[in-house]
Amino acid sequence: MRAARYFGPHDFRLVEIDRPAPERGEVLLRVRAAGLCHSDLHIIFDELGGYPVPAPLTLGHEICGEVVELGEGVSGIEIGHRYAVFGPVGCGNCAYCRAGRDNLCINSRWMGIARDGGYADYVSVPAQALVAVPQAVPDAVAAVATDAVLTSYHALLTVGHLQPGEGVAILGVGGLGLNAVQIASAFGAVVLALDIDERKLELARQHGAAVALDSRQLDPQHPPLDRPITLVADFVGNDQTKLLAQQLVARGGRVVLVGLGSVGGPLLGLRDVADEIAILGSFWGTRQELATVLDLIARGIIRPRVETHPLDEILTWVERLRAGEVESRVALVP
Ligand code: FEH
Ligand code: ZN
Ligand code: ZN
Repeated sequence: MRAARYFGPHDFRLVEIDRPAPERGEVLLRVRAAGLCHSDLHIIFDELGGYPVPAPLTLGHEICGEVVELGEGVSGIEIGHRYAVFGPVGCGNCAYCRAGRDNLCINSRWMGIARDGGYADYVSVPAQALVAVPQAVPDAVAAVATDAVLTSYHALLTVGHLQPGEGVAILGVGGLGLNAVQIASAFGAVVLALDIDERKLELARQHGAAVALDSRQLDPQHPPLDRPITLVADFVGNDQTKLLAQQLVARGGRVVLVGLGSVGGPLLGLRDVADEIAILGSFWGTRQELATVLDLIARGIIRPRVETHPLDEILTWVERLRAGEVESRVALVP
């Protein structure tokens, strides 16, 4: 079968490998769509600050597939049905999994990051990673729901404790941030969208942002909203956006860090301490939340934008994403 594999820094290729056989407790999926994430670029171009990624490895951690084979001991999963794959699949036994925080599982082998992922014709997946896809949700949308939507939902609602009526700033309205704009608006927040790409800002306006502005034109002391910005979510995570987030947030507010644009970054000690700014990390989301976002999508409350392209074109789309030429999200279809 075809698989797009990471062989080490700057070495990512589409190759032929054997189709995997599902081990005990796993199922074999025929991949229907797999979303392309900025984190894939960080892996391929060695920008994760030394985070260990095994090689060779099939990348692709946003997966929707159809079950074609069950491994030993698997029950409750239907052959021929479509499932979304919860990427940071938990062990079910550690303290985090037992508390429902399976995104923090200490035994997890993340799909497409620590074990082979979905840029392939087939992928073997632990059965407990599967979440049924509602009929109304197309394959590519289900794929990007597993990260680009799930991560935004978790950051705003679970970590950020978004409240209806509050002012929320979303930094970076690309693949994740545009979903965040929709989620924050749907849950009653008044949204300021910031980016440096006018095409993305226009999409943010169309998807519910009250104000969408080039962040280089912003005076963080006087943000253009009719209320204080009490929650800022940074989906970029470079040094400039981390600084801007801390300058922009109102006294007593929360900054949620999501994007992995730089490994370090500035901390405004006096501001954060004296004004009690909470700086919060947010990672991916939980399996339970994935079921929730698929339901929100099925009901039309979130409408993720995704463009599909053939898996054979993956190297082109990696380069285009890196060049900033992708407006929202790309999913590869085998
Ligand atoms: C992937 C690899 C490493 C860190 C974070 C990620 C995210 O894309 C998961 O959402
Ligand atoms: Zn990702
Ligand atoms: Zn666990």
